Amino acid sequence: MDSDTQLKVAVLGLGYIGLPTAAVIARTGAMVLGIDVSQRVVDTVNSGRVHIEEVDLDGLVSGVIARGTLRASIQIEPADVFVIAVPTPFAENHAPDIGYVLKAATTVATVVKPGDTVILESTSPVGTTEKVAELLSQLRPDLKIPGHCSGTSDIAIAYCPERVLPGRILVELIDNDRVIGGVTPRCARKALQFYRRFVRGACVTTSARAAEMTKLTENAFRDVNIAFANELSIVADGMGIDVWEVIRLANRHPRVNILSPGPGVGGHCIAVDPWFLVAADPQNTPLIRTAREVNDGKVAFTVARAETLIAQLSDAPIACLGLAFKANIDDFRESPALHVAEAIAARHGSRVRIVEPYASRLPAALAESGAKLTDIDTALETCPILIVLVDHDVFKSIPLEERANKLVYDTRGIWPDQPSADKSFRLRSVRAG
Ligand code: SAJ
Repeated sequence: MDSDTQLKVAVLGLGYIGLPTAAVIARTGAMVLGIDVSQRVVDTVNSGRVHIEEVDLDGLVSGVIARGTLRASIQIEPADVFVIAVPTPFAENHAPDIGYVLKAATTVATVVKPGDTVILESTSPVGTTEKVAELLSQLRPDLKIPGHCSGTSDIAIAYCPERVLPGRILVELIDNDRVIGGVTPRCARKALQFYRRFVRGACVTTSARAAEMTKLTENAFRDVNIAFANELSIVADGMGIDVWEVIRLANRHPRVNILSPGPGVGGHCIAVDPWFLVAADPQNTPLIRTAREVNDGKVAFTVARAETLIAQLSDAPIACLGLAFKANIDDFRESPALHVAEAIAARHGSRVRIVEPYASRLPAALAESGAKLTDIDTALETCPILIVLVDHDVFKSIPLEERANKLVYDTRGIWPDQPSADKSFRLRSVRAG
């Protein structure tokens, strides 16, 4: 690298993490090449548009494409820094699948040269970065690979997990602290220089293995705490108590901070990553496993509770509010709201109206059931049964007078002013009309 501004960066994977990361780095003046296996994604990005919904991402991408600091390709090119941001799904038995990471590393191996830095950002089981190093040492015997050579290595290899929250990605990419784990301490220092270009939060260095476990720990922590809230909601429901009120009251204790119950836990991170810890040590992870099971089980509970409400007004149209895995995003992956809506639609077909401002058409299973996509105003005019599955802002802002006479199952607790007889936890006392 001659000067800092000429830094060349290749980002492998232009998904929810890779594209915002590539765009933020391009904004610093570095020349960024985004690589994706999908020609459609590459064409979309090169035309200055985005294929995912994320606050302010469209403006940023069109800006850096116009400026010429970001471009996309399906073909890798030489670079100074390689950032791997590809999916790490799990297989049927919850065992992690690092196939995409190894494929990306194989691609990097075709162009990596002395002085380069290779950074893995994908959430990965402990030991994955070392596997990347091992693979590179096999594919590039001409290079001194960290962990596989004596003396100073030719390239640096590090793990730095992304930690951003969908909906706040561009803010959190800059402001969040980063944990940077090197295969060796020198690798961590090299990766640190790169992150300092665009991260305002603290950058803390450690080993690759500790950084990998840190990432899994963060998401398992959240999953366990949401499971606690979901379990409470089921217990409170059985006792006819308002769980939201109990949580509000308990959280007035200075050392209690209970999260929010809901119809389950979705997305591609919290519902997935804890399994990587369970798979690594099944004997010693009963709490993490149980939390996953409690959160997954909340979907069936929600469907059953919805059915007790639906049964009170036979033949009336039912509105399911929301399909996304959480509020104000267009991401339906692993969405509990989607699973609940599908189960209700499978049973009640054309009675079901789906309101999802972030969808332009229904997913296939829902469309086939006879359910119809509709807007919130039509749903409020025509449906006496409302099942709130996602806490989108547009739903939160519906005033009481537009829903006071409805049968409501509010799985997200967005309408604390709803007459209590209409609430999920007092379904037994609900009266039609
Ligand atoms: N949820 C609840 N109750 C809550 C909070 C969340 O039911 O109190 C549900 C949401 O509705 C959603 C699911 O949990 O279905 C996950 O949502 P989330 O907002 O907790 O997390 P994600 O999946 O959007 O992002 C998480 C974040 N991790 C943590 O907060 C520890 C983010 O910082 C990570 O970068 C991201 O996972 C990731 O990529 O790993």
